[in-house]
Amino acid sequence: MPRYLTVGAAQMGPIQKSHSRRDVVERLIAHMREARRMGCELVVFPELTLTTFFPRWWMTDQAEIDAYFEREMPSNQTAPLFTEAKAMGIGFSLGYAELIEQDGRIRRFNTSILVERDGRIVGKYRKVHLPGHAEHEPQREFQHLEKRYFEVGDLGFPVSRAFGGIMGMCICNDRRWPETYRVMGLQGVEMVLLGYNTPIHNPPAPEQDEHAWFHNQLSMQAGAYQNGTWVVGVAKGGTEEGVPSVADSMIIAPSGKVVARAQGVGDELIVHRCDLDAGKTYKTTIFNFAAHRRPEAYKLIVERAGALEPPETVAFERSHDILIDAPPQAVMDYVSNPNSWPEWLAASHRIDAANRPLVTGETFHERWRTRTGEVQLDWRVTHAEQGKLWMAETDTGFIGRIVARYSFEPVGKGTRYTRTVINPARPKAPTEDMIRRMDEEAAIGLANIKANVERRQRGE
Ligand code: CDT
Repeated sequence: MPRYLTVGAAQMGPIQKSHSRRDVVERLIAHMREARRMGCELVVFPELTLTTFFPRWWMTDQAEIDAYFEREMPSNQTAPLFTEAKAMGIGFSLGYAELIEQDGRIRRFNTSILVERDGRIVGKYRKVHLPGHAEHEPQREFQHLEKRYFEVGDLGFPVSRAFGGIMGMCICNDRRWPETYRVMGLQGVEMVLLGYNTPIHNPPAPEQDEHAWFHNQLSMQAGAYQNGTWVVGVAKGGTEEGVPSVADSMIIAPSGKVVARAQGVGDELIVHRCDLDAGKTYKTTIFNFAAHRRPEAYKLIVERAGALEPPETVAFERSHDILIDAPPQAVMDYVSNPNSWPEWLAASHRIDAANRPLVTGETFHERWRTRTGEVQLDWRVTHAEQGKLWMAETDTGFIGRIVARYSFEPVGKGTRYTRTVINPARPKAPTEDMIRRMDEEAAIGLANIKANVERRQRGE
């Protein structure tokens, strides 16, 4: 049995500074009446519905700023909307600038509420991703001072059981952030209600302007599909106080498909009969979170806000070889037993390993002397091809990974033994002096290997 909810996205045209709340509420009520004719049970209004989008202006007079805020909801001016809606049995969500007094301090938020068909406020959301800036930037054609006028929302992304389903809200810039939808998705959200005021022109990045509509749609469709939820995106569009804004209100199904879309940029109601069960197929298969999500791999998402690029690294590799008068397998048997290492390499002075040639998958430990002290290296053998090639690797905190590659090539009755040391990601290239020391150390080491293996061959 489908669970239908008929929803109206009540797009608003511009609200100029000269428009009073009474003017606006009249327009909202007109939307409600149209919504009743269309059979809506829920009507979604935009962000900061009751006034012009005031963060476009730098203001210093607190009384002037606070005139855009609501100290109570409903207030005398908004009560007629609540009354009409209740009388019609239609619920709504409404965005507005909220001013509260809490613990003796005034707090201001960019807020949305969800009002049930019986007039009860059943949900509240305070905008988390405040865009724009906090300081005066007079060089801009218009400002975007949400960071000045609002605090970051303190309610997270709650959902409410209402309208026979699980409802969530977010506001404007929130829709661009996948975390917004996912946090609600993790609470089983079935419909996300969101309003926006999106200037087409973004003064710091005008090259993005032509994509304004695409980015609006892209963000909401992705959020819907990836969380198996309806998304109802509602604009305050048109040219407000000289600033043209994206309209393009739309209702998006859990498939990610747009099922209803505004045609113009003014007051316009778009309606869709939404089956709240339509998200189930996604939530139980491809986006069955319990089955497929891997939170242990997502730690950075909650630990880090800004991106931190990995440090630049350089790859380094140095090979040395020597002819040894012994067959390849004999040379391999000697060097692939790490207990031989301290016999030929001075820096390697204590080995914890089985006393025999090691094969792929085996591990061992080495105490290694560096110029600045002693370190422990935890090695694992990654390749052991008898008589041909042996490789092991270890991670270090100072030069990244070290790969030791030993190859054995028959030359007459003897062997060309090549020892290659690879650092795939060093923080810095070694200096010429360091390379000279490596070469000297390798020359001594390889001469020791030759002497020791040839002595073993002679049975000494
Ligand atoms: N109101 C709001 O959040 N608007 C932003 C504009 C971003 S440009 C500073 C938006 O995401 O549409």
